[in-house]
Amino acid sequence: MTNPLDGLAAALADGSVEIVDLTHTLDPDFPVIVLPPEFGQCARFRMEEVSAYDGRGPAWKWHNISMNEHTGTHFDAPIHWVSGRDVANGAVDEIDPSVFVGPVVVIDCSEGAARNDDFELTPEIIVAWEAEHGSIPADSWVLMRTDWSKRRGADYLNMADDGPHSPGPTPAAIEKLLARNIRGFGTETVGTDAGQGAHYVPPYPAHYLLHGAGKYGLQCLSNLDRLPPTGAMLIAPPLKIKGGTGSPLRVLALVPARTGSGENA
Ligand code: 23J
Ligand code: MN
Repeated sequence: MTNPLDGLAAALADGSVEIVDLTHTLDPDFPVIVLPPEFGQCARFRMEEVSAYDGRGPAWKWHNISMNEHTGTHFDAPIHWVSGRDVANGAVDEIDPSVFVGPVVVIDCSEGAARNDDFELTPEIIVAWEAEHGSIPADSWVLMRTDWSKRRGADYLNMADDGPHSPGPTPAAIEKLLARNIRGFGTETVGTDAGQGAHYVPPYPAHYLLHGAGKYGLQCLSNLDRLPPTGAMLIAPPLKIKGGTGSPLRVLALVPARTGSGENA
């Protein structure tokens, strides 16, 4: 009898499979989404020292932390959106954990996003990607690479008088991904939707259509330029928050080393 995990253990040990961290550091300075002022707002990450090997705790250091569920690199559950409010097992604590480990494909939109802050992922781009790499496999994560994670400070939200400007998918692109029966969709920007996503029909189409279909989101991802278009595996388990609509998390990718032989380890 062979253990199918033996191959993975050997590949991790010899470096022929690498671990790539797709997570931003939780930091009070990391930007959070800013909604129009009539709406409730997302809290940033906060950290307060409880003790630091001192009178408050002579042998230990620890912090109290707080944040919104959608702060930093984070997972979106179906119940985050009104369209998914009645999805069965739609809260983070209810989702089958098999969802949190699975294949991932990456659609590189970095050139377009460098030229146009409002760059749109369209069905045409998805069709062209599939012509090169094959059909998007059912039940896979689809990540939109924009290199937005390399932006710092105000350039990340990219606020203008008419609101934020950042790339994202059109409603038709999300419909195309749903026709492939994907598992979820992830981005390097502050939302799965474009900064101007409120102006589509439906508004915020990634949130509305994905979550209505019981699919998942990932936002504020990093290092997508280190992933291949196909062939990597994503590990993305949110915190088990009772009734949670999402959660900050550590997102890892298992990536075949470029040489494929492990000799570069
Ligand atoms: C609430 C309202 C609108 C949006 C969002 C949250 C997110 O992007 C999020 O973090 O899920 S667009
Ligand atoms: Mn979110």
